[in-house]
Amino acid sequence: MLALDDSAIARDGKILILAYDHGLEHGPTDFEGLEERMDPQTVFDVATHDAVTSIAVQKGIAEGYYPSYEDDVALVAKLNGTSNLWMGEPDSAVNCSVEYAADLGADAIGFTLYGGSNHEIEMAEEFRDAHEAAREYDLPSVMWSYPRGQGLKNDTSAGTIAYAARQALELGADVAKVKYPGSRDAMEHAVRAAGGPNGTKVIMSGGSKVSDEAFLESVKSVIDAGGAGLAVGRNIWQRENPTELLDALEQVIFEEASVDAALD
Ligand code: FBP
Repeated sequence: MLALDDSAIARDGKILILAYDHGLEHGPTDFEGLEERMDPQTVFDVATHDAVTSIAVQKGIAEGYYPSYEDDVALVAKLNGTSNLWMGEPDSAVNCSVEYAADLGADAIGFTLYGGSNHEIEMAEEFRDAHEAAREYDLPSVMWSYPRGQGLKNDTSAGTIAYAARQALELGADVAKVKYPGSRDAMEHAVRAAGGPNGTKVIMSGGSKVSDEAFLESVKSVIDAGGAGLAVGRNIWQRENPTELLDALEQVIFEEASVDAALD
């Protein structure tokens, strides 16, 4: 496990990844209502906020836009991804090599694993190759650990999310990005399953847009449970003014403020 506390993608051991791979994963539908976010530059601008410790994008977006921002924001290069047009069993094509990601200036690699999918074996083998190549470059790996597939579609039960966190630890990921299991207790279980304080850092995946208060409450419960933070997309850049929520998140994640204090 790499010590991430002083790494480029963490601040005081805490993590806020601004995720922006949705154009591939969900398609342009995620930009409806705020079409300016179709332009990656608008989201890279958001990523320069102090609360954001890195931005996660696919290769094409990194190639086109990261060169202008490399002094201001760390890069998590997402190495695999699938479009919503794919109708088969959950799977994710490897779109970028670790070597190429390093050339692009990546500070970490991002990789999706769909535990429980009929393609889990191949995906785990692809992750092995990516993880071991990333170690050669001292790049941490962030696993989007999303159990899904036959009988498991978007299962966020405590047991499933703890298993997702454990899978990330066992396979060598430095950070496990998991769906929010619904409560602080369930998140504590996931953090323990990931090995505890010296294990894989567990972060929450943002999900679809909710109110400021509901979102901050879930982030607060992740931090209180010993989680390291979050990776968030739509709850930030689908907002007209992402700065306000990022200001509040900065207080909750890095200053241990209450939700009420952060909203004041
Ligand atoms: P959100 O905060 O918008 O949920 O983004 C997190 C994320 O993991 C993205 O990186 C990814 O594009 C998307 O969610 C995948 O969501 P889904 O569960 O629909 O596959």
